[in-house]
Amino acid sequence: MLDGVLAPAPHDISQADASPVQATATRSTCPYCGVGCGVIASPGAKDVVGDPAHPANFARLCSKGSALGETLGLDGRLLYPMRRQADGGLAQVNWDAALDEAAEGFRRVVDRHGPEAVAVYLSGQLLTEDYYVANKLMKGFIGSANVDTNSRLCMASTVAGHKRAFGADVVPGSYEDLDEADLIVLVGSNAAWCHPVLFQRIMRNKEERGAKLVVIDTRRTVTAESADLFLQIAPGGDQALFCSLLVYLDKFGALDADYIRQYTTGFESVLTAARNIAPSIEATAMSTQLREVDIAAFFELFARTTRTVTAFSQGVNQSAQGTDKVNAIINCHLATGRIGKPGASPFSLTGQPNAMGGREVGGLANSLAAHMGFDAGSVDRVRRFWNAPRMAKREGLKAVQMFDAIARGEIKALWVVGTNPSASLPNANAARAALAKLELFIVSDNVMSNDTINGGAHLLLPAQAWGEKSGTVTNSERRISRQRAFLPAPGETRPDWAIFSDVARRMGFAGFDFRSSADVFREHAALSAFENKGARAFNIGGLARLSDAEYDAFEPTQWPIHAGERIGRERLFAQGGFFSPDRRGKFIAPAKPGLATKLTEDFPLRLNTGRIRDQWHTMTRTGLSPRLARHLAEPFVELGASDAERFGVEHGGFARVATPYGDCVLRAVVTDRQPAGHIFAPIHWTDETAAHARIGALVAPFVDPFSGQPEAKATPAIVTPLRFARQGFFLSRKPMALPRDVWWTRVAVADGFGYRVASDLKDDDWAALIRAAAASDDVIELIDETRNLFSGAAFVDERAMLIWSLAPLSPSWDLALELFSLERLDRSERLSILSGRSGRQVEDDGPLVCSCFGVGQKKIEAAIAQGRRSTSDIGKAIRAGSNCGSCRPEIERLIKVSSAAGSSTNWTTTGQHA
Ligand SMILES: Nc1nc2c(c(=O)[nH]1)N[C@H]1C(S)=C(S)[C@@H](COP(=O)(O)OP(=O)(O)OC[C@H]3O[C@@H](n4cnc5c(=O)[nH]c(N)nc54)[C@H](O)[C@@H]3O)O[C@H]1N2
Ligand SMILES: Nc1nc2c(c(=O)[nH]1)N[C@H]1C(S)=C(S)[C@@H](COP(=O)(O)OP(=O)(O)OC[C@H]3O[C@@H](n4cnc5c(=O)[nH]c(N)nc54)[C@H](O)[C@@H]3O)O[C@H]1N2
Ligand code: SF4
Ligand SMILES: [Mo]
Repeated sequence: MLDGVLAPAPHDISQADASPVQATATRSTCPYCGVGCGVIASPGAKDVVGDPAHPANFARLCSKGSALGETLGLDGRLLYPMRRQADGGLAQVNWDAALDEAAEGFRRVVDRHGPEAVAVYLSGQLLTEDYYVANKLMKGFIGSANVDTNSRLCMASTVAGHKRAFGADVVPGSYEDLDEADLIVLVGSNAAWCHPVLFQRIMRNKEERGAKLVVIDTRRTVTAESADLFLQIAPGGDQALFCSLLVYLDKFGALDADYIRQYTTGFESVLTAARNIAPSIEATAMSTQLREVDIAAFFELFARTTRTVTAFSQGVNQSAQGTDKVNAIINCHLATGRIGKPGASPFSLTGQPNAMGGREVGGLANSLAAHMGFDAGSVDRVRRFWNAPRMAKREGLKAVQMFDAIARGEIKALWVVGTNPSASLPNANAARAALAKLELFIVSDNVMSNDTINGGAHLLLPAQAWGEKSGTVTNSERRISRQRAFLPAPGETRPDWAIFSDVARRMGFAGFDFRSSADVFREHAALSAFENKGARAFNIGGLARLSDAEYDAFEPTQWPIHAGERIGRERLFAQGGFFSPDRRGKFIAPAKPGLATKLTEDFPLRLNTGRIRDQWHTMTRTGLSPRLARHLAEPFVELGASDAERFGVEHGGFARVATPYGDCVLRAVVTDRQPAGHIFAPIHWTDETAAHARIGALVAPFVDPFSGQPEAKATPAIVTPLRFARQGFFLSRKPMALPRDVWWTRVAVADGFGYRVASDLKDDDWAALIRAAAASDDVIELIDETRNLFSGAAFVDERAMLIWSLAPLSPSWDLALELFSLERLDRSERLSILSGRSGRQVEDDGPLVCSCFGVGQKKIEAAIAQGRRSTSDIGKAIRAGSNCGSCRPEIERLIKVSSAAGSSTNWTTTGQHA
């Protein structure tokens, strides 16, 4: 394996990657978040359910996991290699030609400009095996460490914080700790929406064991609604809060002096630094904008609760001081010895399904491989293991720097795999413009069209998608699980690791003769143990000799798994054993807290960006599910009532959100969740799914000095109101090309395409647009000039092919959706399209809350009014919340609001007015 064979003939494409199609149910792992839930897919994937035996979820799935079956269609899939033509169009090419072009292109750029002129940009959604081969090719054979990943935007601050404190990138705890803790502190984490199955574990602990939940967030999320104590902190205030906590723990004798003495270094000087940052609770209240009583309540609870887990996510990582925030949290756990013990640990919640696997492989530009860095010893060790001709000897460029180097023309060839940087990088317009300068721009993806591909990719390589590909992923608790194929690979799609291997071989490199993902995994496992001798935390030497059959049957297992072992360890560091040279954990003094940007008169608001419950990132998969689309269908900006008034923005209207980098037009949602001066917008919509909602274009590109992670949650911004003469919708059997002066967003609907629109188009222009889209003579139409309404439908053989409705205020499309789903419409149904009323009972159920059973807010409110006061009672009565449970926090909120007899602000973004 290590010696490598001679490169095969240039036109040999490895055949070893045909995915097995299962006739029986297949156990696999969910492709979405870092919880890493086990799933079971029935033959043909008609059904995807939770795996009762998987220790991450014990059968539970959230709304996204439950809808997996709906997202497996081949619409929009990239099935063949494609090449950009002179006229800008794409044409199919065969694999031989595509691989030759990639290999020769990379070779040409390296020969002319050196290895630093090429780069690969990877993703936490790739499998460990994909990552391994890409990393080996770049860092051992091409000789450049310009390999980075979207994890830079996601977990990089945690990686850097772990390395500083523990000497290695290790999550010390296990999910069981969330069941066993007496206090769970969530910092910058909207777990109810982003790690729903873990959140349910936390809620069960709360119900059954009385654990307390503290949530620290800048916005009152659904997660915050469930907390015993919610600290609505000012952005960037986290370090001050945790420094202040350290000072408090010292002052009130809550430290574990033995642990500090035996296993750590640096406590005294860090305590001094913490006192400078947070001399008193009053000072902390100033710098965090929190009330002193709330701070004191949190500190008191923390001080007296030994079993405390502090779990953190993007509110911590995505900050220009993210690494310091991570260390400020870890300091408090080291100082109390609450680390790697049952129910007691700091706990980073990973974002993507395999962000951890990428970290283990070394897929970040500042690590070499298998938890080794660029010290001479490591470079030599990895060189010998790989038998590598040209080792990278220093760190490569991190994501944001990488795109800057592309813009400057220094990087000339780029290969993007499994990520959509034109949408997800900060200052995304600049990133997209940079791509246009590349001499060679390759994209490996599952889809034919996304904002990155449409930025001018020269060569598209079709990768196998979830359900087709096969390999391993690691979740937030260091648990390695198998993703297994249960669908045939469609078209000519291939695994990413096989594509990288073929390009490597065509570049003339030996050591890429992998026959299967198991082959790659064994080599990766062997490298982790190679001359390790306990020096490196990541050691899965026990898996280096798995047979193919054992790899196929591999059960979810936590690392480390040393040679001779098959079962790993659940927790680390309870008795020291850190991976720094002196084997001690390190206290790290954070810098004085501050944000990278200042507010100005022109940009007086802070723009926070993040996720919603039922969409995943740039929506390439969840965006295909009509069920998931019903939760929050449109891109929106959320703001508090005082800011809405100050800037003249109305709930349900539109707002232009602008920053120094770009602007978007979004539906305005006014709620009590946003404090004055702070607005929020989700990251999911792109140029594929909306006219003007690619939020990455608005985000400032300033990064953390240690991790290189951008501050994605606090860009200075301004909102201005926008009004359109008409808004409404189209339901069409075919995709529609809407003119530039129409604001639109595409919504997944069954058997067609839904568009929500708004515009000042003149009547004649609307009419022309409708005529073109209708493509039928069988049309019914209503034009009500007094009320300024416009509605109608076009039919072929009594089936509605196009339904539209336009009005000054956005009309509801519930009835139209129902009629659109019918094979034929009778006369009264036709007329009901125009009247908006029908004999059919279409209930106006309000905004959707429960995706699994399609239950809306009004029905839940009615059940509450009938005396059902718990989520389980409501589940029994109307099923809402009784399947995946992702909506339970929202149901609880409705119960709470109605008990308080207040009115609820709902999450609706539809802007549909009754
Ligand atoms: N539904 C859904 N789930 C997902 C994903 C998805 O796309 N959709 N993506 C997955 C991925 S890759 C990731 S990385 C995770 C992310 O999971 P989370 O980190 O939970 O999600 P975010 O919405 O990005 O941000 C978390 C919270 O940080 C808060 N915040 C912002 N600034 C600050 C601050 O200065 N201090 C504090 N304390 N809080 C702050 C925000 O208000 C927000 O509520 O979710 C994963 N799960
Ligand atoms: N403003 C702002 N920006 C952010 C964030 C934020 O909170 N705010 N969050 C950041 C975070 S945490 C993350 S993780 C990123 C996510 O951002 P991205 O990684 O850009 O988003 P995705 O939509 O997940 O892109 C995945 C792409 O890979 C393709 N794909 C999926 N599986 C495979 C596969 O197996 N092989 C190949 N070759 N392709 C595949 C999909 O079709 C899709 O085009 O966004 C970051 N950007
Ligand atoms: S919590 Fe949901 S998205 Fe995350 S892995 Fe589990 S089912 Fe998938
Ligand atoms: Mo992420």
